[in-house]
Amino acid sequence: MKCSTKWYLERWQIMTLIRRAEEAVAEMVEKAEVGCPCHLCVGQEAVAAGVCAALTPEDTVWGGHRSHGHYLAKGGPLEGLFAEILGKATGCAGGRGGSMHLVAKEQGILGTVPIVAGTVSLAVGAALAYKMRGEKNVAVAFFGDGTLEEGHVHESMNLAALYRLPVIFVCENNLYSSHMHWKLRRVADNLHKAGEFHSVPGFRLDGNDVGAVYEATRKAVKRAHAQAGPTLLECRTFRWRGHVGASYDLDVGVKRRGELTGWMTQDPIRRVADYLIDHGVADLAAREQAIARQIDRAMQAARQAPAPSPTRLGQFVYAAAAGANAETAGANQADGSNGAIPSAHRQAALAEVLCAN
Ligand SMILES: Cc1ncc(C[n+]2csc(CCOP(=O)(O)OP(=O)(O)O)c2C)c(N)n1
Ligand SMILES: [Mg+2]
Repeated sequence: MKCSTKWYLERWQIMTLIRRAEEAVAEMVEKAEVGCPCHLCVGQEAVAAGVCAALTPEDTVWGGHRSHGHYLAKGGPLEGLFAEILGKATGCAGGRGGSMHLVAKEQGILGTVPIVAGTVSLAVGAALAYKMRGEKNVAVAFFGDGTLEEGHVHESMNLAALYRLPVIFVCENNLYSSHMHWKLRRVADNLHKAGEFHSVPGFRLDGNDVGAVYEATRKAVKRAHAQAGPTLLECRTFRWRGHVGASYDLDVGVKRRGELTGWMTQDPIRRVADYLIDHGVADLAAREQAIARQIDRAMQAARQAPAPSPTRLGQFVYAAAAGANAETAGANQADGSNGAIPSAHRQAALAEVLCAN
């Protein structure tokens, strides 16, 4: 499918918003205004923008430590992001989480998790819930190349394939896990094949081509809706900034300096801007200024917002004890259970239902 100029303009807007917002965060980090670690996705914007363009607000995305882009591409409010990074009460997680714990429930972000590979089992769990409840939603797990070196990813993929769950695995392969190049971690450059053993089809994409990412995600969503099961997308990309913080990590290996220069010529936003200019869009500079103003306003509001009250520090630490409220504690689950973990017998019956549908 060929996307329209209007579609590309919308993607340019969102990618530019992500880039400029992260540059603003980098400035705050450099000024030591930020107390939490920030992992920036500058250079990788097309993955978040392309994937999220193929999703509905009800679909959930599960992002990890590098998730500002996922949050914004899915529609998370800008001020909530800045305020969260600054630890303010108006932050999207009440200022309790910081950069790596973003929440935008209404937009389908139920909580980003910095445990490497944590997103995979969470997305599979969400997809299992959708299937059990007969809902049409899709769950997307975003993760880095480092995730495919974690064991439980395979358990999760197997379960998702067996029950044909509506989940999409999106690997943002930026070639490095922290400061380690993939060649120091793997024998072969074959991450898109990581699901083959579990019969999960995998595809390698140019992760800096927002149209290609969207198109592949659209097909994966279609497959999920048809109850055909999960898909793995390996999106090849590169983060311009260092693993964490504002620096460019040029002191962690000579290789990276050359790679960075090459990848900067593949800038996903420049590519779309060139396309738009060729197709007669003449007001990108004015649009960019409007985005800069939007960022300034949100940043100012976040800076002026109050810090969370220390008296509420204990809030949310403990859930209500099971049985404390008999009305909400059980007997009202969608599957008719009382909320307890199913017995082996119930699990077997459930497996039969899931495999049959
Ligand atoms: C289970 C676990 N192990 C180690 C870490 C520390 N850690 C944080 S990010 C990271 C590298 C992740 O690399 P990758 O998955 O390629 O994502 P990228 O940072 O490149 O986006 C590591 C090892 C962690 N957060 N969780
Ligand atoms: Mg990586």
